[in-house]
Amino acid sequence: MNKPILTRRQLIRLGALGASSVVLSGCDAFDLLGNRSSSVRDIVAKANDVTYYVQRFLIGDALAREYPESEIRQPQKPNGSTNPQTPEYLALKAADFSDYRLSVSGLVETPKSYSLSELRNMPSRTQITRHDCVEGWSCIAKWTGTPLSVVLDEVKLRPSARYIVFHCYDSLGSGRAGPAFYYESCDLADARHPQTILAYGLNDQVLPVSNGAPIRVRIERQLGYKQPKYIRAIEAVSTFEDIGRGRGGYWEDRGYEWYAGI
Ligand SMILES: Nc1nc2c(c(=O)[nH]1)N[C@H]1C(S)=C(S)[C@@H](COP(=O)(O)O)O[C@H]1N2
Ligand SMILES: [Mo]
Repeated sequence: MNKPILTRRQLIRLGALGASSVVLSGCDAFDLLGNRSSSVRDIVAKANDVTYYVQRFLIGDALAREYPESEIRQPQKPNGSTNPQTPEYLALKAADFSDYRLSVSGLVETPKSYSLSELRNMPSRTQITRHDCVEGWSCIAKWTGTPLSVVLDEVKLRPSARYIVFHCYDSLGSGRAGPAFYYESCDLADARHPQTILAYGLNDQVLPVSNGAPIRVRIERQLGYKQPKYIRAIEAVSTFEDIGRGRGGYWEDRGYEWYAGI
């Protein structure tokens, strides 16, 4: 059954309405950051929180649109990092990722790590979806992988877990504090969403290096930068304050919205 989905424009309008009622009513339910400072950045952050709540409320657990095979018209365009050069990644790649282990830790009962063949032997899901990059291009591609929910059920999240963080092998440039590694995060609704997968296959082939080998995450209701490639580790956290610059992702740390729902 398809629920009607509002356009992004309608959501932004609703979000703006919501934002003004937050200011008027000081409603705590919408106040994710829980602080009353009135700096512009906080107001922008609150607008993003409201967009988040409005979308969550209206869209719930709706699926992102899936397409027929005939819509796959070109390869998935490699973007951002396409060939990581960190020594750790180069060593794994040289052995065709046979030594790769995905570690899953943080606020979980039983931390685990998975080899590629273990992941490939778990239940899998294949979906043909559209990837939208903020740079203005899209690609329809077929992704195959292990549902993240299956892994989360195995490691058992602690009640204090609120977000899932994906740590990547690649760094884009480097800051004064050393290399800035790519990372991303999502809430538990997106983490447990049926289309959220740890993808190892692309268009019926093994996921190539240019698109994130050996594992990249698909979070299909989010924009391109929320689809992290080259996953090194997964961490369940209650806050991402202490990770990177504290805003939940590499591009979020540089001004993009954390909630990039489409
Ligand atoms: N680790 C990592 N993940 C990443 C990026 C990156 O540079 N490094 N770029 C992001 C952006 S902006 C986009 S559009 C997509 C590109 O994925 P693709 O190369 O498979 O098209 O990956 C996202 N995930
Ligand atoms: Mo992107």
